[in-house]
Amino acid sequence: MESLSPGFRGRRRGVADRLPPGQYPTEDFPVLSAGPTPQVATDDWEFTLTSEKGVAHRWGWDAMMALPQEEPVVDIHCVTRWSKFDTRWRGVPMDAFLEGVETEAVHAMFESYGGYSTNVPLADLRNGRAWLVHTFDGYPLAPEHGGPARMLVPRLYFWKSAKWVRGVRLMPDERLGFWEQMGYHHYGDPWREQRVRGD
Ligand SMILES: Nc1nc2c(c(=O)[nH]1)N[C@H]1C(S)=C(S)[C@@H](COP(=O)(O)O)O[C@H]1N2
Ligand SMILES: [Mo]
Repeated sequence: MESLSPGFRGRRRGVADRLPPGQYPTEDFPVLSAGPTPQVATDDWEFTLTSEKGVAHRWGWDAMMALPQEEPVVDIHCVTRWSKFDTRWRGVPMDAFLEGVETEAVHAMFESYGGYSTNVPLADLRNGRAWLVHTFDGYPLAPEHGGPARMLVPRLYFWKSAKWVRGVRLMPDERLGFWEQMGYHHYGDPWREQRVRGD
């Protein structure tokens, strides 16, 4: 499967080459949440993609599970400096949600149950670069890690991977999410060490 290739290539490189500048590797899976963990039952769960013209596309849990599923194996990098190699997920590539959606948007804003938000350029959500995931290491995603479903955007710092995701808004212009408004970098590429605005 195409989505396995980044992790596969990764395992063939030395650990040092896989560690972005200023990061350290860990086997742990720390929990980083800006607020309390929202409890969202899969029966009530919905994911809404809203185009820049305000057209809403909605998927309930079963409809989301009926979309094509992939199993990305990727390294994740938190801006607090931990990196975790070869994390194994299962979920729906963003391409599947975007298919057939008419848009000229350039940016996107993820919104979460509980109120978190984070902005990502639309190009970083296409071509197997981002997934809505519901399974980690073979088990349903734990609530503290964003269950029932979260985003996975592994090319960017992990704050860009919204937990408890409820929707994404497509936008012509860049707007800033929760941490980005607080001074974090608007893009957040770990390989260019874009931690805070100005990096
Ligand atoms: N909804 C929501 N998503 C979020 C956060 C949050 O506080 N709320 N924290 C972000 C940050 S800073 C990181 S590093 C990762 C942490 O994910 P984890 O708790 O599963 O390690 O989630 C990101 N997504
Ligand atoms: Mo983070």
